[in-house]
Amino acid sequence: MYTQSFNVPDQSDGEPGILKAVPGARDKVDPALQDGFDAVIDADGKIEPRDWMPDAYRKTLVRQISQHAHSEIVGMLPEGNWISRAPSLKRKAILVAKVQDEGGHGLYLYSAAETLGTSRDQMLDALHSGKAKYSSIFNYPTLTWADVGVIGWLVDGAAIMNQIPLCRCSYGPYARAMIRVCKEESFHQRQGYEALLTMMQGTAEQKAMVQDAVNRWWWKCLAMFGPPDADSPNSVQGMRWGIKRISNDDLRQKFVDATVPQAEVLGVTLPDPDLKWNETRGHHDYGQIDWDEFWAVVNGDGPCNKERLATRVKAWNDGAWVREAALTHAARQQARAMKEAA
Ligand code: BYC
Repeated sequence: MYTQSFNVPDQSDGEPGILKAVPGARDKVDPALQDGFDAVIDADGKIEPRDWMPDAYRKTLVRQISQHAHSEIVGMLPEGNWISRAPSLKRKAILVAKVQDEGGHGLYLYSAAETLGTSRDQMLDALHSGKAKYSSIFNYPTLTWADVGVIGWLVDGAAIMNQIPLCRCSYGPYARAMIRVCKEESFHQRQGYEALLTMMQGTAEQKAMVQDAVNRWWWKCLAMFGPPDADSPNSVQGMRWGIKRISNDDLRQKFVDATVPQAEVLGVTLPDPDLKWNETRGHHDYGQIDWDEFWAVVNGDGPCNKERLATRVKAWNDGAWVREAALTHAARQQARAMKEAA
């Protein structure tokens, strides 16, 4: 299983296809500021909100952190669908806690992005108008209760694999937010796996339901790590800046290698005839991911993109009165405090 102690090297050593750090472009700014920034990055230090940073570094972080925040709050929806249909009180309580955690992760991440000078309203506007990206994985439907377990096991498992290296991201507020997020994701992954283990000890129908869910989610989870390194426009610079520590393909490989033995214990088959151990590479080989499908989903044409956005926009509109009431209350309190102080 994945924990905070999961040990990941910064880069694979000498393996083909590994992304190498490259010198960053110098902005047209005071060279001393750029040199100071480069020195912190080269020493593997942390950049904090009040430190000078190149515009491109700031923009990259706003892009990634806001996409990540959007993924957390849109990620509440597929599982939220099952809260009222959970098979027992225990499973319902666990699912409510998990979905609530995802909402919390969104809040820490929006707060981290706000330290870079963007506002929450701007970020949510970009999400609601369809301009902002969020993880492809949340545009697929959750058809049965087994999907909830598989999301915990595979989707949260993939999320942790991607997020543990982000705990060492060069931007302090993002790195610190990720430490707590990863602790909670670890619980999410375990609860999913445990729910599936229970179902796999049940009836033939329950076992078939788990296998069906695994068949539907496996390839989507592999695509979650992002395009292959050769087609990943942001990776090289992201790694140079210490935002990204491990490449998309290397994380995907780690996920496959970690998941195969878990599938064996569970008693399910991963739906890939090409999946096999490669003694020479010391890793599992796996089949071709459907990148056309991935890009269609990322660009808005997945099975649930429209439904997910419509749900978010409705929630935002339905909550308008709460925001207005909170603002009015705060203004009144402030006016009262000023009157008392006068
Ligand atoms: N879906 O150059 P690349 C969770 C985009 S939350 C959609 O490799 P980068 C969870 C990418 O944004 C999971 N788009 O980009 C929550 C870029 O487009 P732009 C979210 C994707 O940034 C609740 C373009 O493709 N995790 O797990 O170097 C319940 C080219 O990609 C995807 C995070 O957000 C995708 N799957 O690397 C349960 C982690 N993949 O922006 C679970 C933080 C790529 O240039 N983010 N794209 O227009 C990251 O680590 C990185 O941003 C990524 C992409 C690895 C995702």
